[in-house]
Amino acid sequence: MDRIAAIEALTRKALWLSNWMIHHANHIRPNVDGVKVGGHQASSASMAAIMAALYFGVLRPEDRVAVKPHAAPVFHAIQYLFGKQSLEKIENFRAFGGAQSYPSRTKDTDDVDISTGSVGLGVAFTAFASLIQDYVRAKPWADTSRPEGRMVALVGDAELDEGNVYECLLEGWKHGLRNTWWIIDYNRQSLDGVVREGLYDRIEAIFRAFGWDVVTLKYGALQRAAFAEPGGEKLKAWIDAAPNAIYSALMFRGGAAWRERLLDEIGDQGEVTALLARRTDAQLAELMANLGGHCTQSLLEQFEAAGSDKPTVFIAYTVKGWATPLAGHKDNHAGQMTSAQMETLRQSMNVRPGHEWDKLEGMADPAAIERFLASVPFNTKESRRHTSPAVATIGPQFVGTGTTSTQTAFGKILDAIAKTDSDLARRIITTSPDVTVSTNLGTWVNRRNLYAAREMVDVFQKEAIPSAQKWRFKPEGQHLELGIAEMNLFLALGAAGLSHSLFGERLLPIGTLYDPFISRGLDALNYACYQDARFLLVATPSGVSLAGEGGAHQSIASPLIGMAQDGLASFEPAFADELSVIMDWAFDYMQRSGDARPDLADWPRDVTGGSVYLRLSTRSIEQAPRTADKALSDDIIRGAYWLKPPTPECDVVIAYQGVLASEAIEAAGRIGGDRRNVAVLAVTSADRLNAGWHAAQRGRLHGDTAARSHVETLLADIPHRAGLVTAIDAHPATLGWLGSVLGHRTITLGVEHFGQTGTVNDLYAHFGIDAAAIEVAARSMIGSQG
Ligand SMILES: Cc1ncc(C[n+]2csc(CCOP(=O)(O)OP(=O)(O)O)c2C)c(N)n1
Ligand SMILES: [Mg+2]
Repeated sequence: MDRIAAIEALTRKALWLSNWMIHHANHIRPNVDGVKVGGHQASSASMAAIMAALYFGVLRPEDRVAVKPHAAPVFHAIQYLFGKQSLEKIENFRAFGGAQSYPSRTKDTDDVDISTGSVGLGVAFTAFASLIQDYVRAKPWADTSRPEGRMVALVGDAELDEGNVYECLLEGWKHGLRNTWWIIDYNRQSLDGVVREGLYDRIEAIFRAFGWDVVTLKYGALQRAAFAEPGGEKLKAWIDAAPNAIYSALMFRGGAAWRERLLDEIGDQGEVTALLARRTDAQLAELMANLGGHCTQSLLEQFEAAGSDKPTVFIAYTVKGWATPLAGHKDNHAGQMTSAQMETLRQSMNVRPGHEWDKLEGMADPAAIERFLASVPFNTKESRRHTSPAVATIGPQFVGTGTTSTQTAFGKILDAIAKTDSDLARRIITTSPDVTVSTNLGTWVNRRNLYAAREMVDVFQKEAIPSAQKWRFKPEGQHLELGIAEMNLFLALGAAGLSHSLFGERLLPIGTLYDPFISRGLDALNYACYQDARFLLVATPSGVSLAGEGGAHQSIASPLIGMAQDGLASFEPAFADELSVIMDWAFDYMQRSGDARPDLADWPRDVTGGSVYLRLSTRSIEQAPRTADKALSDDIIRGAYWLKPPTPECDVVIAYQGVLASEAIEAAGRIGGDRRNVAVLAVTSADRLNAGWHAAQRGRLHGDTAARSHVETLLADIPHRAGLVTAIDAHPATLGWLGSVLGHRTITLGVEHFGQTGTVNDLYAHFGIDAAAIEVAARSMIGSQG
């Protein structure tokens, strides 16, 4: 059996299995709750031939693929044919523990390289994965004996509506993007309907403008043969001019409708009429559906002809719902075949009832297919997921005494690390969306240089213009300079944070940005966490403490984002020594094994590890005169410690997170005086404190009666009659839950409304988070004892 015939047979099998998987989930598996299961038969059919040509023909084990989210059933079917997906999982497609609706690195077990789901993100991820592959391979410590892979995105045409796709094209161009293939499933349909005419021209122009090769797969081999027949030129001209909607509608209606329409418009009682007459209705429908994206021969030819490392976009013309009765219908996105239609498809595939899942069922030459499958290059027995040993941490780099800010301390800690000749320093990659200097990465960059594939001198330095920044670009440079787009930052962190798994080389990525602009890239941050990428996010400056920078620059919600974001442990230290302890811990936490899949009982994820978010401030405050011993360091990581512990006479506790430490201490001093009735709780991570509390509650509910969280232990020292005042330069809900841990009355201070320009004092007074406001709240607790 030749290769094309084998891949065509496997295309049909993948088409059948994907449709059956969805049908089975929706119509055969018992539906216990009446909620629609779903699945996308038409979107899957659209890509079946493209994916079969790639997986069974073109891809190599070192390639990494982001599959269009709603083509997941085809992906699972292909993996099943390779023997890398179990029957049980696909029988349970979209069910608990079954194959996932959209390919998932963390939830699926069948060799997903890159998760997808939020359209556009998987596409752009491939570009950053390619940059990271180049970054890693340019380093002296990298093992370059492994072959370079291609980063491949299978793209729905409507994904190109997402802005992040263009943001990454720009960034890719700046960094000399290579080894990236985007294969567009150009079915001219999205979810709601048929896309605008002429989009093709725009797409082509855009990609060419960014230096990509553009390969169009418009006509299949059948069509090309027909065009060569007498009258074929006219048929081709008709196809080229046909509006998307007409083509789709005729595709849906079938062979007889095609004949009627074509005879009507180009019938000539001559060559064209004869060309049509030589075909039955079924053959005519097959011919018109034989677009480039469904023609195995054309796909293989074009993929294999693209030999260079230049980024390449393939525009593969397809029909949504190809080879099914859903073909071309404008409402087919969530449409599914009826049981009767599935029955017809089953018969046409030679599948006997009861043998729907059999891999080789209905194949003309099953033994040859089995041999072929065993010989497919991508179907390697070795794991395509790499690992890389953890890099040793070097201990906290204590810096900063007197008065300093956490942001300044961050720069100094990194500089201290940069000066070391350590693996840790070598494996760090920093990146920032155009705020490198203003987030204090400058000295790190001066020491460790910027990354570029080819060396570039710092022109300002060469021209002897004095500047604190020495911007030298080198292959061994360790800072990836990005433009302002925050989406790109999180996609880059996502790719760098999976380098150990994708490329077998550990990176410790650190990304810095302005805290309010986390929201600008939030979905890409969520996406990076969902993929279990490991990185350190340093967001600075934050809150109304930014004062003169004004309203929308003053973040309010970010601590709540940090708490709610799975896979991200967030901290907001007040003092430099806390920060150095947290950073040292973070480098270790980022490398803990994610192999044990996170589950509900596993927060605060100390076994599986995760990424870390630090919310820092530019506001300098007096540092606590102390050395962080082991006990204090442990508490800093657990999320809180007593700055001033409660006595049995304690009336009120002031709990703060972050830069309001100075206000909390001042307020406590004003009330307390010589009385010992005011305690101060320093919260370094409301996130971990809260997560630990939830975990302990869950533990107790499941019979672990001894389970006790750090916050419960801390608050147990407070007399029950005492009240709590919480204070944060952010949304007060961050700490507001503390009162419900053991039932202490609580007043929560914080910022709930957009800020504005002013001095720190103006703004703290305006929002009621200055020492005076904390004092008033605390005194009100002392007076009224509940
Ligand atoms: C960010 C985001 N917005 C919306 C959706 C919902 N959605 C899923 S598929 C889809 C349309 C996709 O069309 P296209 O990419 O052309 O794929 P096709 O189904 O045509 O193959 C939409 C809007 C989503 N998954 N992600
Ligand atoms: Mg589409």
